[in-house]
Amino acid sequence: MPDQTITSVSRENRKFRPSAEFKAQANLGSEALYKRLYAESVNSPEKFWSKQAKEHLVWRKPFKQVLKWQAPHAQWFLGGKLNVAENCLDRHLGTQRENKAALIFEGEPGDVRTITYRQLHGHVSQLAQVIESMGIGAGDRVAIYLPMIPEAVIAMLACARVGAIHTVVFGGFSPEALKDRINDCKAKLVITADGGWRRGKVIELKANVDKAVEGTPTVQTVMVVKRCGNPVTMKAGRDVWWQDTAAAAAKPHKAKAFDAEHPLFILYTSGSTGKPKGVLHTSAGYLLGAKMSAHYVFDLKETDRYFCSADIGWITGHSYVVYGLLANGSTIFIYEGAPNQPEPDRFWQMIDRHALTILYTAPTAIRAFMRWGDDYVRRHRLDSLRLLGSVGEPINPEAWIWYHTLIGKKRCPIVDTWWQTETGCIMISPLPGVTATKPGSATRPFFGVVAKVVDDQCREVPRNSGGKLVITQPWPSMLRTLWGDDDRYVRQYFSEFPGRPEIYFTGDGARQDEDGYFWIVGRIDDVLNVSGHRIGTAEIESALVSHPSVAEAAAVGRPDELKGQALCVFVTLKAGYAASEELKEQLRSHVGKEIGSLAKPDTIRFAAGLPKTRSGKIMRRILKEIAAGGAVKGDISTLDDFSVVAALQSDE
Ligand code: 7RM
Repeated sequence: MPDQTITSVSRENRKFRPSAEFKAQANLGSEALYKRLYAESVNSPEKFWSKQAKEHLVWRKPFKQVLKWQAPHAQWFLGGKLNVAENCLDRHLGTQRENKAALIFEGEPGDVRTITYRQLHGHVSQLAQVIESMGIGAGDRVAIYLPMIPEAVIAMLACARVGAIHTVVFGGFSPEALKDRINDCKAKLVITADGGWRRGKVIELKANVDKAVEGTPTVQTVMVVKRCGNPVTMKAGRDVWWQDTAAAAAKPHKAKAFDAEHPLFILYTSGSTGKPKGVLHTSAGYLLGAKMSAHYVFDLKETDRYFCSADIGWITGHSYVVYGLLANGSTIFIYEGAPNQPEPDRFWQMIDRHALTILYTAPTAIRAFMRWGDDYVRRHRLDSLRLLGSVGEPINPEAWIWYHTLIGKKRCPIVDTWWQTETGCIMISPLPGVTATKPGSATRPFFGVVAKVVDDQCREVPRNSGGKLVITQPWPSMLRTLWGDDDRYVRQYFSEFPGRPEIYFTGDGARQDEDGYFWIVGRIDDVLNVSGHRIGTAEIESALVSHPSVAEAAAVGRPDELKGQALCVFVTLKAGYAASEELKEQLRSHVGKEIGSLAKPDTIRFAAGLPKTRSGKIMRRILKEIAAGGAVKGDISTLDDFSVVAALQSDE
């Protein structure tokens, strides 16, 4: 039997405890209380979730049964009825939150809008009426293809309000990708804008929609927000201006109640092969997970002004821009454009300008800020910040320490949050008032989450050895199925271990350390076989990035006649460093020193950029093909910038 566990090579021993000040004000500041609540949440999940659901959500009709688990299909809060938009808006009216800012928006050109809870409720109610008058109702699909502007939030909530299922498609996706997603879910309505601002230019969203809907027989209406004023063609009988229709609607709108399991949204996520998967989330369980996790993980306070830099086209935008935050009555800040427009200090400028208190961003962004240089950060005070978050990839310790020192001024706890589109909400993360953090580790599971690292037989591996990360009990915000393809849902997530249909396989490799902390070592599909050792990509990449010259790195395997697999790494350099044979040698010995000579790369290729998804994840599948000298095949609809791939292929 070959050893199918993963050799974990990283060692990071620094530990950062929450400060006494932070602890004293935290929503949860006691380790004993955390332990008690966690134990209750996993030992008596139904009792725990029943209590949480009653406390956190506003129900029109109480639920009768907490969980129905016919593995791998779960239903939560059966018999209950609620309205998700009401839970995000109406509940705050008539309270001290009514005139509080729900949303502060800054456009890339610098325009600012503040919208209170009362106003947001008004906008959402209006749009709800408008789309109802277009014949959109419970269960209909609506595609949203918008920039990060307030209308994106309004559109999502208006769909939720009328029971329509939204599918948000990243504004950066091509007409082809948009068309496929619309056709897969048979959307009747598309909500878009004339354009959006990105790096000083207009992204022509409406023109993209025009191309996409040539091939989408189900689309009856295209609603267009006027954002940039760029010329667009409006097709009579199909296209309407958002601004015209909104003005025509009358105000009060009575929201209907929907079943707890009523579908809320479909979000497409790219599989490593084949067509994108339409992850389906439903209402009550999803909202409860998003709301509760936001409250505890971000330690939300009434006075917070929260900035998550994720686009709403990503699950992070759904759970931790819109639903989780508004359900908590928080003030969200959204920004339309690029982080380096007009200068690489745009985020820091906005944090000072709007006195933002929480920043939630991705390691890829943090590494870009590091590459741009500390001077851009040092110009700003950043003294309003009190908590930092990271999501999307393992954060390498160098980036963590930089984030902690330069942005958090050693004062702000960092929550490194592990989760997935499929999990709906944060699954593994520090609780900032109790958990001592270790740079690079997402630490411990959230309430109700039973996470394990196992071998191919689903047996837990010993501490500090790597294996597959699985979740062994259902949780309220889990995906319910893949839209239109339940077989694929079962195959993809619940078929890793024969005879164990209740085990959710995350697709990630991980290790638990001596304290039980989780360290994600990368996607299992990307695991490298280096001289017979299976090593996660994250560990080799992290070793490379700890060299002063390296901004970013990606490690992939390349078929090799002698070794079976040779290790090929792609490296982008920080400003001020030039590619050279000598530097390659230095990097090789650096990895040798950090990990051991077994992990010394066989090939090092310098690159101006790495292929990434729009949410900043490195697409190693593409790099693997390039390393093997072949053509780039398969789905590249989620690729952010094709020129990066063209450049890599041309400098072989
Ligand atoms: C939220 C999100 C999911 C995949 C997941 C991991 C990776 C996400 C972390 C992370 C290490 C983290 N949804 N991932 N967060 N790896 N540490 N804190 O990213 O569906 O787009 O991606 O992202 O591989 O499986 S996602």
